[in-house]
Amino acid sequence: MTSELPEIGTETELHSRDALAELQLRRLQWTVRHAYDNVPLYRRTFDEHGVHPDDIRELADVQRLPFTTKADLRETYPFGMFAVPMADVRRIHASSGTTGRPTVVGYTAGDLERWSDLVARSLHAAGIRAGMKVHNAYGYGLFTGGLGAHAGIERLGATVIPISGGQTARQVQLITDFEPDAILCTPSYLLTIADALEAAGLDPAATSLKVAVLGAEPWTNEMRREIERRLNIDAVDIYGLSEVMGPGVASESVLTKDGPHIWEDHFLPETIDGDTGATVPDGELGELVFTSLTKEAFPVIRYRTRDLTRLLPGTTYPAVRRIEKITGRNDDMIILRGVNLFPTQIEEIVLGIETLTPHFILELHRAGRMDSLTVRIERHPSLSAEECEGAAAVLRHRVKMHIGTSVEVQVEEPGVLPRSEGKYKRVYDLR
Ligand code: DLL
Repeated sequence: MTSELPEIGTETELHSRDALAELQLRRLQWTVRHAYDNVPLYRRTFDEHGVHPDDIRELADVQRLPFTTKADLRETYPFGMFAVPMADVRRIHASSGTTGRPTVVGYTAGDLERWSDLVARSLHAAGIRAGMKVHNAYGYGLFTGGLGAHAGIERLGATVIPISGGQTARQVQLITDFEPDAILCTPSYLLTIADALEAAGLDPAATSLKVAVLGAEPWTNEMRREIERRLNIDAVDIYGLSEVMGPGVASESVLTKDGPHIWEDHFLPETIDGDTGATVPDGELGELVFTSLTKEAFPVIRYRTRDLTRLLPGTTYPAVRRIEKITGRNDDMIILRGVNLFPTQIEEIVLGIETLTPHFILELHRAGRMDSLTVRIERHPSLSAEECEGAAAVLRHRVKMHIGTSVEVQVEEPGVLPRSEGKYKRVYDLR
Protein backbone atom coordinates (compact mmCIF):
# COMPACT_ATOMS: atom_id res chain seq x y z
CA MET A 1 0.00 0.00 0.00
CA THR A 2 2.51 2.59 1.15
CA SER A 3 4.60 2.17 -1.99
CA GLU A 4 1.71 3.70 -3.97
CA LEU A 5 1.99 7.03 -2.12
CA PRO A 6 4.55 9.61 -3.29
CA GLU A 7 7.60 9.47 -1.12
CA ILE A 8 7.33 11.99 1.69
CA GLY A 9 9.27 15.17 1.08
CA THR A 10 9.54 14.69 -2.68
CA GLU A 11 6.23 16.42 -3.56
CA THR A 12 6.69 18.74 -6.55
CA GLU A 13 5.19 21.67 -4.63
CA LEU A 14 8.05 21.53 -2.14
CA HIS A 15 10.66 21.77 -4.89
CA SER A 16 9.19 23.91 -7.67
CA ARG A 17 8.13 27.45 -6.82
CA ASP A 18 5.98 27.70 -9.97
CA ALA A 19 4.08 24.52 -9.21
CA LEU A 20 3.62 25.72 -5.65
CA ALA A 21 2.31 29.17 -6.63
CA GLU A 22 -0.15 27.71 -9.10
CA LEU A 23 -1.49 25.29 -6.48
CA GLN A 24 -1.64 27.99 -3.81
CA LEU A 25 -3.71 30.34 -5.97
CA ARG A 26 -6.23 27.64 -6.82
CA ARG A 27 -6.52 26.61 -3.19
CA LEU A 28 -6.70 30.22 -1.98
CA GLN A 29 -9.59 30.94 -4.33
CA TRP A 30 -11.40 27.84 -3.09
CA THR A 31 -10.80 28.73 0.59
CA VAL A 32 -11.96 32.33 0.28
CA ARG A 33 -15.14 31.28 -1.51
CA HIS A 34 -15.76 28.48 1.02
CA ALA A 35 -15.27 30.83 3.99
CA TYR A 36 -17.49 33.54 2.46
CA ASP A 37 -20.30 31.14 1.61
CA ASN A 38 -20.34 29.24 4.90
CA VAL A 39 -19.11 31.39 7.79
CA PRO A 40 -21.30 34.41 8.61
CA LEU A 41 -18.43 36.27 10.29
CA TYR A 42 -16.28 36.05 7.15
CA ARG A 43 -19.16 37.15 4.93
CA ARG A 44 -19.75 40.15 7.21
CA THR A 45 -16.11 41.22 7.48
CA PHE A 46 -15.47 40.73 3.73
CA ASP A 47 -18.57 42.82 2.94
CA GLU A 48 -17.48 45.52 5.40
CA HIS A 49 -14.08 45.53 3.68
CA GLY A 50 -15.68 45.74 0.24
CA VAL A 51 -13.93 42.58 -0.93
CA HIS A 52 -15.52 39.58 -2.63
CA PRO A 53 -14.16 36.08 -3.39
CA ASP A 54 -14.15 36.99 -7.12
CA ASP A 55 -11.53 39.67 -6.36
CA ILE A 56 -8.87 37.02 -5.62
CA ARG A 57 -7.09 36.80 -8.99
CA GLU A 58 -3.50 36.44 -7.87
CA LEU A 59 -1.76 35.40 -4.65
CA ALA A 60 -1.01 38.99 -3.62
CA ASP A 61 -4.76 39.65 -3.54
CA VAL A 62 -4.77 37.91 -0.16
CA GLN A 63 -3.69 41.29 1.19
CA ARG A 64 -7.11 42.73 0.29
CA LEU A 65 -8.81 40.44 2.81
CA PRO A 66 -9.48 41.45 6.42
CA PHE A 67 -7.47 39.90 9.26
CA THR A 68 -8.94 37.37 11.66
CA THR A 69 -8.00 37.55 15.33
CA LYS A 70 -8.44 35.47 18.44
CA ALA A 71 -11.20 37.93 19.45
CA ASP A 72 -13.20 36.88 16.35
CA LEU A 73 -12.95 33.25 17.42
CA ARG A 74 -14.07 34.13 20.95
CA GLU A 75 -16.99 36.14 19.63
CA THR A 76 -18.28 33.12 17.71
CA TYR A 77 -17.69 30.60 20.54
CA PRO A 78 -18.08 27.68 20.37
CA PHE A 79 -18.83 26.63 16.77
CA GLY A 80 -19.59 29.86 14.91
CA MET A 81 -16.50 29.66 12.66
CA PHE A 82 -17.22 26.13 11.44
CA ALA A 83 -17.77 26.10 7.68
CA VAL A 84 -19.37 22.65 7.41
CA PRO A 85 -22.44 21.10 9.08
CA MET A 86 -21.69 19.65 12.51
CA ALA A 87 -22.44 16.18 11.16
CA ASP A 88 -19.31 16.47 8.99
CA VAL A 89 -17.05 17.44 11.89
CA ARG A 90 -15.13 14.38 13.02
CA ARG A 91 -13.09 15.94 15.81
CA ILE A 92 -12.92 19.02 18.00
CA HIS A 93 -9.88 20.45 19.75
CA ALA A 94 -9.64 23.50 21.98
CA SER A 95 -6.90 25.61 23.48
CA SER A 96 -7.38 26.63 27.07
CA GLY A 97 -6.43 30.25 26.53
CA THR A 98 -5.09 32.38 29.35
CA THR A 99 -8.27 34.40 29.67
CA GLY A 100 -11.92 33.49 29.38
CA ARG A 101 -13.34 31.21 26.73
CA PRO A 102 -11.26 28.56 25.06
CA THR A 103 -10.70 28.67 21.31
CA VAL A 104 -12.57 25.79 19.67
CA VAL A 105 -11.51 24.28 16.34
CA GLY A 106 -12.96 21.47 14.22
CA TYR A 107 -11.80 18.98 11.58
CA THR A 108 -13.56 17.01 8.86
CA ALA A 109 -12.36 13.51 7.98
CA GLY A 110 -10.39 15.10 5.12
CA ASP A 111 -8.84 17.69 7.44
CA LEU A 112 -7.66 14.90 9.75
CA GLU A 113 -6.14 13.04 6.78
CA ARG A 114 -4.23 16.12 5.63
CA TRP A 115 -3.12 16.87 9.20
CA SER A 116 -1.63 13.39 9.63
CA ASP A 117 0.07 13.71 6.24
CA LEU A 118 1.68 16.99 7.31
CA VAL A 119 2.80 15.67 10.68
CA ALA A 120 4.23 12.61 8.90
CA ARG A 121 6.06 14.98 6.52
CA SER A 122 7.34 16.97 9.52
CA LEU A 123 8.63 13.88 11.30
CA HIS A 124 10.23 12.65 8.08
CA ALA A 125 12.03 16.01 7.80
CA ALA A 126 13.28 15.43 11.34
CA GLY A 127 14.80 12.11 10.25
CA ILE A 128 12.15 9.76 11.65
CA ARG A 129 11.33 6.82 9.40
CA ALA A 130 8.89 3.91 9.13
CA GLY A 131 9.81 1.16 11.55
CA MET A 132 11.13 3.47 14.25
CA LYS A 133 9.58 3.69 17.73
CA VAL A 134 8.34 7.13 18.76
CA HIS A 135 7.67 8.11 22.38
CA ASN A 136 4.89 10.71 22.19
CA ALA A 137 4.89 12.80 25.37
CA TYR A 138 2.78 15.68 24.05
CA GLY A 139 -0.43 15.94 26.08
CA TYR A 140 -3.41 13.97 24.74
CA GLY A 141 -6.88 15.49 24.93
CA LEU A 142 -8.24 18.81 23.75
CA PHE A 143 -4.67 20.08 23.17
CA THR A 144 -3.69 19.39 19.56
CA GLY A 145 -0.17 18.19 20.46
CA GLY A 146 -0.81 14.59 21.56
CA LEU A 147 -3.43 13.38 19.09
CA GLY A 148 -2.01 15.46 16.24
CA ALA A 149 1.44 13.94 16.63
CA HIS A 150 -0.04 10.49 17.22
CA ALA A 151 -1.83 10.32 13.87
CA GLY A 152 1.27 11.57 12.05
CA ILE A 153 3.49 8.93 13.63
CA GLU A 154 1.11 6.19 12.51
CA ARG A 155 0.79 7.72 9.04
CA LEU A 156 4.56 7.66 8.68
CA GLY A 157 4.56 3.95 9.44
CA ALA A 158 6.40 4.35 12.71
CA THR A 159 5.33 2.81 16.02
CA VAL A 160 3.69 5.22 18.43
CA ILE A 161 4.09 4.97 22.21
CA PRO A 162 1.16 7.18 23.33
CA ILE A 163 2.29 8.07 26.84
CA SER A 164 1.02 11.71 26.84
CA GLY A 165 2.55 14.31 29.21
CA GLY A 166 3.24 13.99 32.93
CA GLN A 167 3.97 10.93 35.09
CA THR A 168 7.65 11.59 34.60
CA ALA A 169 8.86 8.48 36.45
CA ARG A 170 6.82 6.39 34.04
CA GLN A 171 8.35 8.24 31.07
CA VAL A 172 11.80 7.27 32.35
CA GLN A 173 10.80 3.66 32.76
CA LEU A 174 9.31 3.38 29.26
CA ILE A 175 12.25 5.14 27.62
CA THR A 176 14.50 2.60 29.32
CA ASP A 177 12.38 -0.48 28.62
CA PHE A 178 10.86 0.26 25.18
CA GLU A 179 14.02 1.83 23.72
CA PRO A 180 12.32 4.43 21.48
CA ASP A 181 14.30 6.01 18.64
CA ALA A 182 12.57 9.39 18.92
CA ILE A 183 10.75 11.51 21.47
CA LEU A 184 8.13 14.18 20.91
CA CYS A 185 7.39 16.73 23.66
CA THR A 186 7.96 20.35 24.61
CA PRO A 187 11.61 21.36 25.02
CA SER A 188 11.03 22.29 28.68
CA TYR A 189 9.48 18.89 29.38
CA LEU A 190 12.45 17.14 27.80
CA LEU A 191 14.64 18.90 30.37
CA THR A 192 12.37 17.58 33.13
CA ILE A 193 12.76 14.08 31.68
CA ALA A 194 16.55 14.48 31.43
CA ASP A 195 16.67 15.48 35.11
CA ALA A 196 14.49 12.50 36.03
CA LEU A 197 16.78 10.12 34.10
CA GLU A 198 19.71 11.48 36.02
CA ALA A 199 17.87 11.27 39.35
CA ALA A 200 17.18 7.59 38.57
CA GLY A 201 20.92 7.03 38.21
CA LEU A 202 20.77 6.83 34.41
CA ASP A 203 22.91 8.69 31.91
CA PRO A 204 20.63 10.90 29.75
CA ALA A 205 23.24 10.74 26.98
CA ALA A 206 23.09 6.95 26.85
CA THR A 207 19.40 6.26 26.08
CA SER A 208 18.20 4.74 22.81
CA LEU A 209 16.90 8.17 21.68
CA LYS A 210 18.41 9.66 18.55
CA VAL A 211 16.11 12.56 17.81
CA ALA A 212 13.64 14.84 19.59
CA VAL A 213 10.94 16.82 17.78
CA LEU A 214 10.23 19.73 20.06
CA GLY A 215 7.72 22.55 19.96
CA ALA A 216 4.55 24.12 21.35
CA GLU A 217 6.59 26.80 23.13
CA PRO A 218 9.42 29.19 22.26
CA TRP A 219 12.95 27.88 22.69
CA THR A 220 16.33 29.14 21.58
CA ASN A 221 19.24 27.69 19.63
CA GLU A 222 21.20 27.82 22.91
CA MET A 223 18.55 25.52 24.41
CA ARG A 224 18.85 23.27 21.36
CA ARG A 225 22.60 22.91 21.94
CA GLU A 226 22.05 22.22 25.67
CA ILE A 227 19.46 19.51 24.93
CA GLU A 228 21.57 17.94 22.16
CA ARG A 229 24.66 17.85 24.37
CA ARG A 230 22.88 16.52 27.43
CA LEU A 231 20.90 13.79 25.68
CA ASN A 232 23.28 13.13 22.80
CA ILE A 233 20.52 13.54 20.19
CA ASP A 234 19.38 15.80 17.36
CA ALA A 235 16.82 18.35 18.55
CA VAL A 236 14.48 19.55 15.80
CA ASP A 237 11.85 22.30 15.94
CA ILE A 238 8.17 21.72 15.11
CA TYR A 239 5.73 24.63 14.96
CA GLY A 240 1.98 24.93 14.83
CA LEU A 241 -1.11 26.35 16.44
CA SER A 242 -4.58 24.99 16.98
CA GLU A 243 -6.34 27.76 15.08
CA VAL A 244 -4.34 26.97 11.93
CA MET A 245 -4.28 23.16 12.44
CA GLY A 246 -2.06 22.03 15.33
CA PRO A 247 1.51 20.69 15.25
CA GLY A 248 2.98 20.41 11.75
CA VAL A 249 2.13 23.78 10.18
CA ALA A 250 5.90 24.16 9.81
CA SER A 251 8.78 21.93 10.75
CA GLU A 252 12.53 21.85 10.69
CA SER A 253 14.84 19.69 8.61
CA VAL A 254 17.36 17.72 10.64
CA LEU A 255 19.85 18.27 7.81
CA THR A 256 19.99 22.02 8.32
CA LYS A 257 18.27 22.87 11.65
CA ASP A 258 17.76 26.36 10.31
CA GLY A 259 14.18 27.09 11.34
CA PRO A 260 10.90 25.39 10.41
CA HIS A 261 9.90 25.07 6.73
CA ILE A 262 6.28 26.16 6.30
CA TRP A 263 4.16 23.58 4.50
CA GLU A 264 3.08 26.24 2.06
CA ASP A 265 1.01 23.91 -0.09
CA HIS A 266 -1.50 24.04 2.81
CA PHE A 267 -0.82 27.38 4.54
CA LEU A 268 -0.10 30.76 2.97
CA PRO A 269 2.12 32.81 5.29
CA GLU A 270 2.59 36.58 5.54
CA THR A 271 4.39 38.80 7.99
CA ILE A 272 2.86 42.10 9.05
CA ASP A 273 3.63 45.07 11.22
CA GLY A 274 1.65 44.27 14.38
CA ASP A 275 0.70 47.92 14.95
CA THR A 276 -0.30 49.07 11.47
CA GLY A 277 -1.20 45.77 9.79
CA ALA A 278 1.05 46.70 6.85
CA THR A 279 2.83 43.85 5.07
CA VAL A 280 6.45 43.38 6.11
CA PRO A 281 8.79 42.11 3.37
CA ASP A 282 10.40 38.66 3.60
CA GLY A 283 13.51 38.71 5.75
CA GLU A 284 12.20 41.35 8.13
CA LEU A 285 10.78 40.78 11.59
CA GLY A 286 6.99 40.85 11.80
CA GLU A 287 3.89 39.14 13.14
CA LEU A 288 3.19 35.86 11.39
CA VAL A 289 -0.19 35.61 9.65
CA PHE A 290 -1.65 32.48 8.04
CA THR A 291 -4.39 31.76 5.53
CA SER A 292 -5.31 28.08 5.34
CA LEU A 293 -5.50 26.64 1.83
CA THR A 294 -7.13 23.23 2.27
CA LYS A 295 -9.10 23.33 5.52
CA GLU A 296 -12.77 22.40 5.25
CA ALA A 297 -14.23 22.59 8.77
CA PHE A 298 -12.28 25.56 10.05
CA PRO A 299 -10.82 27.73 7.28
CA VAL A 300 -8.79 30.68 8.57
CA ILE A 301 -8.32 33.87 6.60
CA ARG A 302 -5.27 35.99 7.46
CA TYR A 303 -5.20 34.68 11.03
CA ARG A 304 -2.94 36.80 13.26
CA THR A 305 -0.81 34.37 15.27
CA ARG A 306 0.86 37.02 17.49
CA ASP A 307 4.10 35.07 16.90
CA LEU A 308 7.05 37.18 15.83
CA THR A 309 9.49 35.94 13.20
CA ARG A 310 10.80 36.51 9.67
CA LEU A 311 10.11 34.63 6.43
CA LEU A 312 13.27 33.18 4.88
CA PRO A 313 13.95 31.20 1.68
CA GLY A 314 13.66 27.41 1.88
CA THR A 315 16.78 25.25 2.00
CA THR A 316 16.03 21.52 2.26
CA TYR A 317 12.65 22.16 0.54
CA PRO A 318 13.58 25.03 -1.79
CA ALA A 319 10.09 26.00 -3.01
CA VAL A 320 8.64 26.79 0.41
CA ARG A 321 9.76 29.44 2.85
CA ARG A 322 11.12 28.92 6.33
CA ILE A 323 10.48 30.89 9.48
CA GLU A 324 13.30 31.97 11.69
CA LYS A 325 13.08 29.98 14.91
CA ILE A 326 10.29 31.66 16.87
CA THR A 327 11.60 33.05 20.09
CA GLY A 328 8.84 35.46 21.02
CA ARG A 329 5.17 36.13 20.92
CA ASN A 330 3.54 39.50 21.30
CA ASP A 331 1.72 38.19 24.37
CA ASP A 332 4.95 37.14 26.14
CA MET A 333 6.67 40.46 25.73
CA ILE A 334 7.52 42.10 29.04
CA ILE A 335 7.82 45.86 29.03
CA LEU A 336 10.11 46.71 31.88
CA ARG A 337 10.57 50.42 32.50
CA GLY A 338 10.26 51.09 28.79
CA VAL A 339 12.48 48.24 27.58
CA ASN A 340 10.92 45.32 25.64
CA LEU A 341 12.12 41.93 26.77
CA PHE A 342 11.27 38.34 25.84
CA PRO A 343 11.83 35.41 28.23
CA THR A 344 13.89 33.67 25.53
CA GLN A 345 16.43 36.52 25.66
CA ILE A 346 17.06 35.58 29.29
CA GLU A 347 17.20 31.88 28.30
CA GLU A 348 19.90 32.67 25.77
CA ILE A 349 22.05 34.43 28.36
CA VAL A 350 21.44 31.90 31.14
CA LEU A 351 22.62 29.01 28.97
CA GLY A 352 25.92 30.78 28.45
CA ILE A 353 26.71 30.64 32.20
CA GLU A 354 27.93 27.18 33.18
CA THR A 355 27.20 27.30 36.90
CA LEU A 356 23.50 27.98 36.25
CA THR A 357 20.81 25.58 35.00
CA PRO A 358 18.10 26.24 32.39
CA HIS A 359 15.56 26.10 35.24
CA PHE A 360 14.43 29.67 35.77
CA ILE A 361 11.26 31.71 36.15
CA LEU A 362 10.67 35.42 35.84
CA GLU A 363 8.73 37.34 38.49
CA LEU A 364 7.40 40.83 37.93
CA HIS A 365 7.01 42.97 41.05
CA ARG A 366 5.99 46.54 41.73
CA ALA A 367 7.39 48.62 44.53
CA GLY A 368 5.73 52.04 44.62
CA ARG A 369 5.51 53.08 40.98
CA MET A 370 8.57 51.11 39.89
CA ASP A 371 8.31 47.75 38.15
CA SER A 372 11.08 45.24 38.73
CA LEU A 373 11.93 41.83 37.33
CA THR A 374 13.46 39.03 39.36
CA VAL A 375 15.10 36.07 37.65
CA ARG A 376 14.84 33.11 40.02
CA ILE A 377 17.24 30.46 38.77
CA GLU A 378 18.52 27.17 40.10
CA ARG A 379 22.22 26.61 40.57
CA HIS A 380 23.92 23.56 39.14
CA PRO A 381 23.55 20.63 41.60
CA SER A 382 27.18 19.58 41.24
CA LEU A 383 28.40 22.98 42.45
CA SER A 384 28.16 24.49 45.92
CA ALA A 385 26.24 27.68 46.66
CA GLU A 386 29.60 29.46 47.20
CA GLU A 387 30.92 28.34 43.83
CA CYS A 388 27.84 29.86 42.21
CA GLU A 389 28.13 33.21 43.97
CA GLY A 390 29.58 34.99 40.97
CA ALA A 391 26.97 33.61 38.58
CA ALA A 392 24.21 35.94 39.75
CA ALA A 393 26.43 38.96 39.17
CA VAL A 394 27.44 37.71 35.72
CA LEU A 395 23.80 37.16 34.76
CA ARG A 396 22.78 40.62 36.00
CA HIS A 397 25.64 42.20 34.10
CA ARG A 398 24.95 40.37 30.82
CA VAL A 399 21.22 41.18 30.95
CA LYS A 400 22.08 44.84 31.45
CA MET A 401 24.60 44.72 28.57
CA HIS A 402 22.55 42.76 26.03
CA ILE A 403 18.97 43.76 26.86
CA GLY A 404 19.60 47.13 28.42
CA THR A 405 17.67 46.80 31.65
CA SER A 406 18.48 45.98 35.27
CA VAL A 407 17.04 42.85 36.81
CA GLU A 408 17.33 41.16 40.20
CA VAL A 409 18.80 37.66 40.24
CA GLN A 410 18.02 35.13 42.95
CA VAL A 411 19.98 31.87 42.80
CA GLU A 412 17.89 28.99 44.11
CA GLU A 413 18.67 25.51 45.40
CA PRO A 414 18.29 22.68 42.84
CA GLY A 415 14.73 21.39 42.54
CA VAL A 416 12.83 24.28 44.16
CA LEU A 417 11.30 25.78 41.02
CA PRO A 418 8.26 24.23 39.33
CA ARG A 419 9.11 21.68 36.62
CA SER A 420 7.53 21.60 33.18
CA GLU A 421 5.04 18.90 32.21
CA GLY A 422 4.13 20.51 28.89
CA LYS A 423 4.07 24.17 27.98
CA TYR A 424 6.17 25.83 30.67
CA LYS A 425 4.88 28.87 32.53
CA ARG A 426 7.95 31.09 32.71
CA VAL A 427 6.52 34.47 33.70
CA TYR A 428 4.69 35.28 36.94
CA ASP A 429 3.19 38.76 37.09
CA LEU A 430 2.99 39.58 40.80
CA ARG A 431 2.24 43.30 40.33
O1 DLL B 1 1.14 24.30 20.68
C1 DLL B 1 0.55 23.09 18.67
C2 DLL B 1 1.80 22.30 18.77
C3 DLL B 1 1.82 21.12 19.49
C4 DLL B 1 2.95 22.72 18.12
C5 DLL B 1 2.97 20.37 19.57
C6 DLL B 1 4.11 21.97 18.17
C7 DLL B 1 4.12 20.78 18.90
P1 DLL B 1 -1.40 25.88 20.65
O2 DLL B 1 -1.61 25.28 21.99
O3 DLL B 1 -2.56 26.47 19.97
O4 DLL B 1 -0.84 24.81 19.65
O5 DLL B 1 -0.27 26.97 20.81
C8 DLL B 1 0.22 27.65 19.66
O6 DLL B 1 2.40 27.93 20.68
O7 DLL B 1 1.15 30.38 18.42
C9 DLL B 1 3.28 29.69 19.40
O8 DLL B 1 3.17 30.86 20.18
C10 DLL B 1 3.62 28.52 20.30
N1 DLL B 1 4.44 27.54 19.57
C11 DLL B 1 4.05 26.39 19.00
N2 DLL B 1 5.11 25.76 18.44
C12 DLL B 1 6.19 26.56 18.64
C13 DLL B 1 7.57 26.47 18.31
C14 DLL B 1 0.35 24.11 19.78
N3 DLL B 1 8.08 25.42 17.67
C15 DLL B 1 1.31 28.61 20.05
N4 DLL B 1 8.36 27.51 18.67
C16 DLL B 1 1.92 29.29 18.86
C17 DLL B 1 7.86 28.58 19.32
C18 DLL B 1 5.75 27.70 19.35
N5 DLL B 1 6.59 28.70 19.68
